[in-house]
Amino acid sequence: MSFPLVALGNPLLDLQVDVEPSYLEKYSLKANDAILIEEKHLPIFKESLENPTVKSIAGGAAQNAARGAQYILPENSVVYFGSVGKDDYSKLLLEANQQAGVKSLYQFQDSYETGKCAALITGHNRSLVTDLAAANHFTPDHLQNPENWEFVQNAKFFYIGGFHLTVSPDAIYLLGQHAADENKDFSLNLSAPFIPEFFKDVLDKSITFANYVIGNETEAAAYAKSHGLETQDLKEIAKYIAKEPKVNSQKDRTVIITHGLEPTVAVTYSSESDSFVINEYPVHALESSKIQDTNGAGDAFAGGLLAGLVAGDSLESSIDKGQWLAKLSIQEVGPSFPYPKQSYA
Ligand code: 26A
Repeated sequence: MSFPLVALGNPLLDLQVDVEPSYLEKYSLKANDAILIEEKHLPIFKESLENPTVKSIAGGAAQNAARGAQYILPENSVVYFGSVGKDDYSKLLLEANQQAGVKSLYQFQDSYETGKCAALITGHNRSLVTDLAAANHFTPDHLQNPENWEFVQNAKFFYIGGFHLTVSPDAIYLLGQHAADENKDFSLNLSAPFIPEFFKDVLDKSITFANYVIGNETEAAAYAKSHGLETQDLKEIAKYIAKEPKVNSQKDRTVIITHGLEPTVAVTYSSESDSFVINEYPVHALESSKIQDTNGAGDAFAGGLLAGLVAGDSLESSIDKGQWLAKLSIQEVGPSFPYPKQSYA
């Protein structure tokens, strides 16, 4: 079957620049974070474009994961939905997807520019400041357009960037309900601490459709805080998420939490037996000197993981594909992958 994986997210162009810690301080930014732009951050884009280290690279978290999954999967495996402007930035994104073999089903906006993300690099950290622009105007009717809905119907696996929770919850619920009705796989990334913090209700509802939830340690901590959990323990937080209400009773829910160089935690909850399976998987550590930057590392992990799950691999082997792809991506500039392609052995 072609195009088994459908991803939905915010297509963004990354303006990646090297900055000093004092630059982050000036705008009260954390070294490792992702936020939506506020008034006080507006000069950052102009300043980034004037920075001699600036690189324009295809970004958008779910779009990066889509390119990552297609890097591993056979041709014609991944479709990506999101909203862009009619400008040079979206041309660049389209070309990057084409080169990666991802089918872009963009919704084009007449009155908004393609969204952009300033990726401010300090050492091995990245601080992401996003102006969603056109990406903020995605609407569910774009999915329901018969030409596009055909791809939804033919897919067997859905991946939602958690960042899209700020944009079109209805589009997420539409895909979630379809996945539940048809007993298909539905995966969701927590994406950033501000998602569980400020979009708790949308997140909780989206998770009801999900049989895979992916996140990292800071997102898990933010989830714990917003849900009033006492614990900081990643396994306990993953257990809580795994056991949250679920629409499709035919599938167990697995929660996968990465933790930098520490082992990745995976917890599966079976409602049938009311029991958990808890495991930890080591990462593919890379010599620090070989790290180019960590922008997109988590997306690459998600992409590799999805490639494994879509291909029907075991959870262990899918997580290993995620670790492998993350290791490749952090050796490239931004959320990119090496060409000629390397193959997972
Ligand atoms: C809504 N927000 C804040 C965002 C993003 C985002 N993608 C979608 N929505 N903020 C940052 N990113 C993307 O995350 C990638 C790294 O994981 C950046 O474009 C970057 O490529």
